[in-house]
Amino acid sequence: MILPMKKVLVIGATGQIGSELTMELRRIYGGANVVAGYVKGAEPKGVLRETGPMELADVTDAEAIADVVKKHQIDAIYNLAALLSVVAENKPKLAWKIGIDGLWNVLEVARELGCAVFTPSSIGSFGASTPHIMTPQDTVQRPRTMYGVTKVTTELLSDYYFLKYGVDTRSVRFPGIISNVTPPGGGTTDYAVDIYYSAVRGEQFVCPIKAGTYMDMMYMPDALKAAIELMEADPASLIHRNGFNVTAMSFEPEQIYAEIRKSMPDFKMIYEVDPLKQSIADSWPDSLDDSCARQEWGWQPQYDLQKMTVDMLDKLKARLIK
Ligand code: AKB
Repeated sequence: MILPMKKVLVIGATGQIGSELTMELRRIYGGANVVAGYVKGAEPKGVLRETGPMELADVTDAEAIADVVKKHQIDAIYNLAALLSVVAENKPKLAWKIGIDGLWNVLEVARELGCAVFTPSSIGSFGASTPHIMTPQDTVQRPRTMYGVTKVTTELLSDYYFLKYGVDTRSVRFPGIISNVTPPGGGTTDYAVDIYYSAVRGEQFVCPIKAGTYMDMMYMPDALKAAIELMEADPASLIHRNGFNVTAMSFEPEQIYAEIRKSMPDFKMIYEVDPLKQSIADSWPDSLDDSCARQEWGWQPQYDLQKMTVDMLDKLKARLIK
């Protein structure tokens, strides 16, 4: 498929999703057209630095964001700046400052300078009173974590800017994202990444989430596909905007453990449940209904647990075992 030329800014380009999204966008639109936005202390390195422009783009500094957008004539912003659920619970004020004050800055710049904006929401936007099995697109969203509060606000504020000012805002509710390039930091679903690193390093894995706790998950290539395909979707087909339920799989710790043991039978896992992570996980859906995303813009994941596990183990073994 040939996509229309875009000039894109990725805010949070050195994070777990940003580092891979920036490279995928550069592959599609050309390196020079995708700016890696970073904050002090998290400068791009390696291929991220070598394959396209980079700019200081702290989401809490509206002027800096506006300057980058003007300088590079940006027409789409992927705003990935956020604290993950566990860190946000420990630093609620900072989570609000980055997630919501930062989003406000991005939306204002987008309104003034005419950019489209993608800002991820999350399964964290749901809470204990949400139906947990096949959670519908439109349902109760009363989370009791600061992460959840910022994600529901993200959806509402993004809708507001679309309805009031016509800013082309779009969003998905990401499940736990599993990747092998940049580690996540401080999420409830991080165990599903960490378990692969332990397996490949030949270490016993200490699981912080109780057996039987189901959460939705997605492999990074599908997460990138979701973000880019939604941003490229025909606006006329979008009934929902902020944000779409998307999922690729739902599993509990015993299932990912069993999948890894198919090729690494000596791998061992024990449990040491982390009460904060467990209480957050218990409040999130067991499985999402993502039929609206499938119908409105053709969402279709490519990786299930089995296919993802083969790829994760191959990639990590190639990198970590010398
Ligand atoms: C987290 O665990 O905080 C994130 C998420 C599901 O949004 N990975």
